[in-house]
Amino acid sequence: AAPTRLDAYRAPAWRVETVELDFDLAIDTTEVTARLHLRRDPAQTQPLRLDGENLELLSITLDGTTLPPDAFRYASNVLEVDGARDGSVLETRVRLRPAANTALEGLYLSGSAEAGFLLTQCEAEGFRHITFFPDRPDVQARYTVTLRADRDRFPVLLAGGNPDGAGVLDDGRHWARFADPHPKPSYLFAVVAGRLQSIERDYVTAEGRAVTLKIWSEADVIDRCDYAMDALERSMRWDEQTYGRNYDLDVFHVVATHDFNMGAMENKGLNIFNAKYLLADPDSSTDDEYRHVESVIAHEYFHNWSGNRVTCRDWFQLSLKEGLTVFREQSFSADMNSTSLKRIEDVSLLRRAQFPEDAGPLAHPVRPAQYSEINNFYTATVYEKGAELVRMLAGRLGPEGFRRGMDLYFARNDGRAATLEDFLGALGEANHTDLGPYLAWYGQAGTPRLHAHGEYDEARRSYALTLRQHTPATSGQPQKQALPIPVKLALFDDDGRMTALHLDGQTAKPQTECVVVLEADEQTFIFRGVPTAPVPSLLRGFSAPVILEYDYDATELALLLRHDPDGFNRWEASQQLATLAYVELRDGGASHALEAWLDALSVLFAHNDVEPALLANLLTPPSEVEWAEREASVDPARIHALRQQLQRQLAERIGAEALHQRYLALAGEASLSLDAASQARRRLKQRVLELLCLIDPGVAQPLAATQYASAPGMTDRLGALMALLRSDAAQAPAALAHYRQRYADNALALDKWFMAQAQVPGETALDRVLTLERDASFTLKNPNRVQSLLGAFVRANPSGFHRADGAGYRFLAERLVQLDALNPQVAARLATAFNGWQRLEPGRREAARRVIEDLANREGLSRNLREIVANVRK
Ligand code: B3K
Ligand code: ZN
Repeated sequence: AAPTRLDAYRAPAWRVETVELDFDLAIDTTEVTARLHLRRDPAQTQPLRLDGENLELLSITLDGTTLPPDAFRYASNVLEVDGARDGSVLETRVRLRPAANTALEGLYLSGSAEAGFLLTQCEAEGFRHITFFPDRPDVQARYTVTLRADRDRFPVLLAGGNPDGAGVLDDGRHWARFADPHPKPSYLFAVVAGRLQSIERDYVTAEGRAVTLKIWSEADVIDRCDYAMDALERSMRWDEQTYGRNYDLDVFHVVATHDFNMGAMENKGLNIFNAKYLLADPDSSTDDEYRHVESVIAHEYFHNWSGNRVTCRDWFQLSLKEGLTVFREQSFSADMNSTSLKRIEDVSLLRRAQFPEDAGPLAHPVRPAQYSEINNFYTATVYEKGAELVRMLAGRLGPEGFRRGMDLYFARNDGRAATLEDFLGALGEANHTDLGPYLAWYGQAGTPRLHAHGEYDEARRSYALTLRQHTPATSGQPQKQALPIPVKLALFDDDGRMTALHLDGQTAKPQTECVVVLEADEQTFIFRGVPTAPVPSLLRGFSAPVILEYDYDATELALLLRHDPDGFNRWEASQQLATLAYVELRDGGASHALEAWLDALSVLFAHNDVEPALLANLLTPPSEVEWAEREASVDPARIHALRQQLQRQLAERIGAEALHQRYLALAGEASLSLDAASQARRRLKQRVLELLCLIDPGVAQPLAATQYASAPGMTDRLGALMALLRSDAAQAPAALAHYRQRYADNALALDKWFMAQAQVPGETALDRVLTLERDASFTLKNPNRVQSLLGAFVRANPSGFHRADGAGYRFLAERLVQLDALNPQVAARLATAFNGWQRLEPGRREAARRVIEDLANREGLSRNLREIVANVRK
């Protein structure tokens, strides 16, 4: 099939005003009747065409009359119907097979046929697996949904919208009806049916609406839903206070499932969550997982306005809801926890996941120009880079201006399917400013390089900062244009003090921090009254998603690392310094940077006045993935070895005794508390333990073993287990066996058991993975299990996956083919691990090339996997 193109967009010829859906639910077969009240665009003449995939059509009537076979055609996933008019009512009845649906798209079974429950996943194009419909986001309809099912097997029946009646039928079945007053696109439709338990909370919105909040799960995990409920309430309050957005139905349901292709789904009034992002309790969840639950709960809730009330005109606009909602969630999480730590986490993720995407054959703009399979475009670029673009706009307008703009955006587009132009237009108009130039960011792939150069003029006491931008060509986009790049900056003197900034041509009262915007290929900004040659702190808070190129020397970075009050840039200085040290080590040259890095960090460590979570981050060099991005010929084993060497030197410099003492001090305060200070201490303790393992395993391994045995919660237990595994401790096998048994019935905890082992670096990792695949609890049918074993191996274990003999690549290709037959979305996502193979050193490159060629030439691959393989091969 030809790809879908942004420039081929046409408004729908047929719309659906209201739809009544009746479900006769059962595990093996379910029947769905849909009555569509149709509206025709008078300007268009096409016959009625509806999407439908794998549907068994049982009957079809138009305006009450059964259609003869020659009055409709169902082929190539389209149902074409003759004789429909404006105002017609089309009724179709279809049969589905939920238990046989392993793709987890449309209506499917979670869990076993005996005990599991039924649920749906529609975004992006799953609704067409449920019934015939114009399955596109710009068709917004009012839904009434009636569910009928056996009362014992399906005691709980849920659909989006407000409850609208329920009752008992005389054949052992019962029914429930839901009416959603808000017109919505089909991708936000959802139903859930089965044996589920719930917890409940009453909530009153700022506008005074009484809402019942309900979280549903299977009985064995219902006691792990309370944290999500708290997080939901916090999210609702925050959106009222920060954006003036209130919830708009009488009920809000959230459902947890262990069988889900992604993190969660914002269905109107009926969010469905991967259990991984909903359940939390101290015994099975780490601190990181608690934070993830909070942020995903917030993300899905915030979609109620940024996504549901205002939705996307077409899937090219996906970042309109996703980038914006990620940004909203990031601000929320920063408010709930720590701004600079959240920023460090988000930027690390951007660099680990989005920069490589933007630099390789899978590069695409935040608003792509074309796709074959839209599910392949729920990417780090659309989400994370998209959020960075919103952040730049918010920074440009300031908090009040941004709020004004968002108010106008929501007011003007409520109930509509909007575009990115609508978004930038509203933000700009509310502030009497033209944000048009920022639109270029949405259409251009690739990460811009921002080159910065400073000249100090001693006689004039002025400092000239020249900024230049360049975006490397990406596939299909050889020419790049200049983008507006906001650079937040400060200037430091030799004593580490910030100087007041008198920017040439600016009248505002001088501050110690300012933002300059590079709007052309190159521009120079002059600062007056600068007493001595300054050290610039550039791109503070990561003010634009670019790669900064500034020729810092080690002394300058060490100064920023010691003195920059911007927590993010302080961390950034340590990252840059570690990177310079890495380059020195790699090239076997001088060791100025290495010395400066070791020196600065050991001093910070000894003084012990840095906030513990920040210190843990400062003590962590950039990931192997990030360093691979800088290499022209990547040898992952060598990068791993160099990174280990660097960390060993850091541990040596701090000293085994100092590490040991700090560990004991931090361990002495162990608690289960989730407050920020306790989480920070646990994080630092883990880093200290890892460093100590590198230089003094004789001391560190027994500490880790004790920590494992006496851990009050999962953060300490998993941390200890990973430390034992990574330092190949004699105590590791016993701990693994204990964990396996202790958590035999806890799927999410067991996932971490697989993940921890899949991530152990080195040439033997693949053998370990092959052994783990034979564990009775491993299955390719469960996406979480696949991610925790295969995903962790191919994405979070570069030295293991990129084994020199290419066995990792052959293994992945084999699994992709098996997975693809079950679940194309999961297979396609895993296949992106091949990204970057063109820059591998020649031996690995050739091995990867052969495997990818073979895969590309295979017949019968899904559209999802085929598109990724074809793109990655370029
Ligand atoms: N909107 C969903 C993602 C749907 C993915 C479809 N393949 C979750 C989210 O971003 O909130
Ligand atoms: Zn989202």
